Amino acid sequence: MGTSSAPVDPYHAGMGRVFSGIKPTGPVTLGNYLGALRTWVDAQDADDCVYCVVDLHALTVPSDPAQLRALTLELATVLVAIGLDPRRCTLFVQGHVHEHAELAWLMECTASVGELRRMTQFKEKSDDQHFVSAGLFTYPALMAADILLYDTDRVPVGDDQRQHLELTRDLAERFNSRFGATFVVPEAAVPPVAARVMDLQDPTRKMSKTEESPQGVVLLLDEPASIERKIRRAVTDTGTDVRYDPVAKPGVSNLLAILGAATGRHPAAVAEGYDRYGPLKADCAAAVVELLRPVQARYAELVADPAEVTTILRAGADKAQAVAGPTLARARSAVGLLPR
Ligand code: AQP
Repeated sequence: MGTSSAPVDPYHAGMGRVFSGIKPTGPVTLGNYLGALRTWVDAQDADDCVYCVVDLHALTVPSDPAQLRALTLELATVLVAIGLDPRRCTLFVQGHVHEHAELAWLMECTASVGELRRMTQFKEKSDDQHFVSAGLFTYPALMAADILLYDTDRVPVGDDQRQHLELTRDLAERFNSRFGATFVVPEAAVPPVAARVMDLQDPTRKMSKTEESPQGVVLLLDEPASIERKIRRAVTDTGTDVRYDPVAKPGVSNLLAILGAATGRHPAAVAEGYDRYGPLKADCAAAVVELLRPVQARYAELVADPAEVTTILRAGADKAQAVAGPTLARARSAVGLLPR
């Protein structure tokens, strides 16, 4: 359980609540999968899991309406294909549950401009942009609302989201101390390996959905031949020795981390089996292709019948709202908004 004594909803009883979300800003990457999505699947058996396609977050950067709709459905379909099971978790689209946007306002009024300015992801994403939306700046307040609406104990995220999680905790604690116990204070759960998969062409940058690096980013739905080609052409480091040293050898270490994550081993242990780059790349590519094969097969079945996914999303939104509604009501009452 979290550290506050906020009331809990009926779904919550006896299990830890897990919440996480992913933005439909582009096709899902191997980084998203190894760093976050795979842990979402595992958590379903032990915890009460709430997972969300966070479409409102996608609006923080310029987006095309038709493309946003298509990416949202594609992402939801991928989530079902990787093994999220509506009987064992709640899966929905953020924009279908209006409580997210409404609690976000209360969180914006709880956060300070100074702490939002310190968010490194805002700095990275706003650098060199001629239009920077106010939403991009206040995005972490919406993310805090997403998490806090579900009395979340644990948030599985990649390493890049740690700072936003810290802010969520600070906002929950500040709100609770100002207005009385309202929110559960959540913990981040960052996977020990592959917490940050790097771009294959520039291993000093993380692999991202929106990065203009077609050869550096492996997509979950890439053809096997394309995966093999991208990994074979991955930038490696000077010298020929294979060792896990992310600072001195970022390229090789990234491949070792990917192969390790795909085969359930620590990257340093993987390195012991290689003395040249070629065989490492070949094994890494083969392991990724095998890892993604069942996901791609299930995806192909699901796109043939899109009604299955839309039905899952509709039921998921109802289930999510049954939890989010009472939490929002609690928060509204705590800050002193007059009931209608
Ligand atoms: N390279 C990565 N390695 C490990 N984990 C990663 N995640 C993202 N990239 C990597 C994790 O994936 C989850 C969903 O991410 P998101 O879509 O909500 O936002 P993001 O972190 O900003 O992901 P992208 O792919 O980089 O998207 P864009 O390009 O739109 O910004 C998160 O848990 C994240 O940690």
